[in-house]
Amino acid sequence: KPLVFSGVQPTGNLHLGNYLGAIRKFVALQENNDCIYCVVDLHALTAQLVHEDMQTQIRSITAAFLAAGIDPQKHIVFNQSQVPQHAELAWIFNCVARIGWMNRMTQFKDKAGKDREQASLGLYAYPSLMAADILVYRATHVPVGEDQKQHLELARDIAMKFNLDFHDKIVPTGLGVDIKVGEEPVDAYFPMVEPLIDGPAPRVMSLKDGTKKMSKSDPSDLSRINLMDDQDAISKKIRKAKTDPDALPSEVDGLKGRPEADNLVGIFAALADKPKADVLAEFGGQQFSVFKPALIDLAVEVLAPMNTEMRKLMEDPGHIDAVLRDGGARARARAETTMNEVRDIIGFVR
Ligand code: AQP
Repeated sequence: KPLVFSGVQPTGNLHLGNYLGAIRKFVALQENNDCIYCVVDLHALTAQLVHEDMQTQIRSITAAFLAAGIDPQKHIVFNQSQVPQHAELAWIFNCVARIGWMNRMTQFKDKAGKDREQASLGLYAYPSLMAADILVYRATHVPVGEDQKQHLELARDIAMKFNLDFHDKIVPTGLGVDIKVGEEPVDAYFPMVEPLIDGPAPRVMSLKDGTKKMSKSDPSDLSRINLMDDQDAISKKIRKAKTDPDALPSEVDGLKGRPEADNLVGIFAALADKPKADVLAEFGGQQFSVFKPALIDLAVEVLAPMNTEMRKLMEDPGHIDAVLRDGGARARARAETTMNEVRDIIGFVR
């Protein structure tokens, strides 16, 4: 079975972008894959070191995973800090990755802001830890939002360089990755990860500005729908969402140059699990005064049961911690197998 890995940071309220770009896909992928889903708490330190509510945040992401329908028994759900092998492999990847590669990462530029000298070294090295998160399980498929595409390309570059640099130490793995040294094909240790970014809402935009990503860190709460928002809040935020004065077009092409309309149609399509063209076939020619109430009904229908389940789960932190402990133990065993091989490939004594 293909191995799927993905993670979500415990850094604030989960929003519709995290749900449609990532968590909803995690749920769907369970059927035909072996899945590992991680609350990436080590990543949470990169932008801000001290988190007063770290434990609550970790539990609330876990509750969202479970409430959305992830099965922690058939698959693995855990928090990253329980598996130190992630950080160990990240160190090795820090020595594989080149500074020039890291300098091209747009997320670092965005998150570091103007005073780059004051950003943490961890924020800079973030993509290297992300590559380790995935490759410590030698996972092949990674469901993420579009904002993570560049980091996954970097993970492929890191895997490729490791494979090439150590090609004469790598025992045949049967991974079938086609790498060559000169004209000679050689065996690869780390697979080339495939991002899974498809769907009608790979990048959900802010409700206040269709050119900006919906984000946990946007100071305006009206810019996003949080998974913990109640019916009234969802309704208010969609009613107040920015739009343009025109009616909806009948064809997807008509959404070009209309970022807010495109975003709301994409959200509707993703929530209804159908292509944007189908949504426009139904609502083309209609005003937002007709479309928005339909979107509110749909969003409430999808999000309300999850919201209720998340609240219920959060009442029993002991249960959530037990899920994470069990997932952590299973993840650690797998990661240690990889690390033993990596230590041998590099030539450490053990
Ligand atoms: N707006 C989005 N549209 C689609 N997917 C999104 N994701 C995030 N925002 C959108 C996806 O959600 C997953 C988890 O994200 P994360 O918690 O690792 O952090 P992030 O990418 O930094 O996302 P946020 O929530 O927007 O936080 P800030 O405010 O810090 O930037 C990832 O798969 C991501 O692609």
